[in-house]
Amino acid sequence: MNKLSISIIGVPMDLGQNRRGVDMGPSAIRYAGVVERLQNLGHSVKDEGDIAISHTRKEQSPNTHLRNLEDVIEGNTNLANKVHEVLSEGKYPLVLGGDHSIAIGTLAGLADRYENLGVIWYDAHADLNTAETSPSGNIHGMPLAASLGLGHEDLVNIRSYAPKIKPENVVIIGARSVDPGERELIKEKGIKVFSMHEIDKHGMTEVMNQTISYFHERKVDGVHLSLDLDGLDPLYTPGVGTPVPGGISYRESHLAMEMLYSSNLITSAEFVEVNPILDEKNKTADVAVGLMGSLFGESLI
Ligand code: NNH
Ligand code: MN
Ligand code: MN
Ligand code: MN
Repeated sequence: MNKLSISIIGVPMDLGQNRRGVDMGPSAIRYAGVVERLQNLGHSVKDEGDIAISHTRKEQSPNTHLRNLEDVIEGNTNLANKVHEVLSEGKYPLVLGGDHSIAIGTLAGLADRYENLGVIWYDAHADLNTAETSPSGNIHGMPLAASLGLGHEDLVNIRSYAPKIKPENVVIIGARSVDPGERELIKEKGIKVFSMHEIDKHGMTEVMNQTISYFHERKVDGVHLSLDLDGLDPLYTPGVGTPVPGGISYRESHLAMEMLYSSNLITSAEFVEVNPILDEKNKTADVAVGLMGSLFGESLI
C-alpha cells in the first residue's frame, strides 16, 4: 500500500451560507479522530491547523448579491496559498470545512500544479450558480462555477489565474437539487453528472467504474475529490445546512471511497459542510472520518 504524507488543513468558514455552526466543522472532524484514523493506516499525518477567516466585514457587499464576498475571497486566498505550499512540499492536502465556498480556494491552490486536473463533485447540489443565477446569494452554491471561470471576477481569479479546471474534467455524483441556471450550464458545458437517478438505476459500482474510466480517458494527471456531506442522505449525515432527502447511502458512499482508493486516482481531497450545531452527537463528522478511512485504504477484512 502506498503510504502518504497527508497535511490536514482546517477551514472554519461559514460565510458562504446562512446557517451558523459550520465554522466548527474542522473541530468536529478532528474530535472524531481523523489524525489517528489515517495514522493507523500507516500514513504520516500532519495537522497544519486552521486557515485564518475574517468576520469583520460581514454583509459588506449587499449590492453584488454575493453574501460576505470580501471575507470569502480573503479566506479562500489564504487557503489557496496554504494548499499551494503543502503541494510544493510534496504532501497530500486534505482540507476540512467549513462551507463549500472553500473549494474555490482549494482548487485555486491546486490547479496550477497540474496540466489536466480532474474533479469529483460528490454533492446533492451542483454548486454551479453565479451571482446571476443564484437563488440565495450564498457563495457555497457557486464554487464549481467559479473554478470553471464563471461568476464574479474576484472569485474566479484567486491566485491570479483562471479558469482553474475544464468542464470536461468534472464529474458530479449524487445530484438531486439543481437550480434552473445550473441545469443550463450542465447542458451547455457538457458536464458529466451521475444524479441519484443514475445511482438508483445502475448502482454505485457501475457509476464509480464509469467515473474512473472517464478520468483515464481524459488523461488527467490528478483528481481532486470535493465531498459535500450533504451528498449522503440526511439519515446518515443530518449535520448539514441544506439537507436533501433521497441521497446516497452510507454503504454506497463507503463503496465509492473504497473504489477510489483502489483506482489510485485521487491526489487531494476535501470534506465540507459538517455543521456540529445541526448534528446529532457528532454523527456527521464520524461519517466524514469513516469515509476518509475508506478513501485512504481501510478495508473490511
Ligand atoms: N443551489 C443552492 C444555492 O445555490 C443551494 C446550495 N447549497 C449547497 N450546495 N449546500 O452544496 O443556494
Ligand atoms: Mn456543495
Ligand atoms: Mn504555482
Ligand atoms: Mn450540497
